[in-house]
Amino acid sequence: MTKPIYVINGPNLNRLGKREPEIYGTTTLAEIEAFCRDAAGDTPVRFHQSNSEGQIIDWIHEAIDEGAGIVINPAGFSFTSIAILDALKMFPGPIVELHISNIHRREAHYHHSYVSKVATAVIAGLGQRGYPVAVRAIADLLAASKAAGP
Ligand code: DHK
Repeated sequence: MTKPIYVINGPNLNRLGKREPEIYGTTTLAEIEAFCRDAAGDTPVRFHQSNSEGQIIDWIHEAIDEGAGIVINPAGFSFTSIAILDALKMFPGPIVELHISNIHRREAHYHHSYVSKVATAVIAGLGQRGYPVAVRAIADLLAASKAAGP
């Protein structure tokens, strides 16, 4: 059974489409989910969003046991949550941290992400297009490590 790629979204991303369209665009989270499933091809995707830190940690724990890779947009928790960082530290597979906006071009409180300390890679500023790019990158990394063997 092919292990799934987890796509985990943090607080306020359920409002995409209406939320600050000048920063986050007008694409909804449901549309982004469809883009991720297309990009993953035959690899299953578990796509989640929560405004609760504990729920996000619970999905990371589930991914530790059942997942192959993680794409995570921790949103505002990126800059506050050591608990999410600690959870991700236990994940053995590739992790791509994703931000729709280029956080480094924004206010200073968006410049330091705890998650970046454990991420394999970080994507920021590609808009909603960053999601399928991140999913394909995880799929490629998994294929490469499979080809390389144990
Ligand atoms: C989303 C958020 O909600 C903000 O807290 C982050 C991130 C940026 C994004 O660009 O996807 O700063």
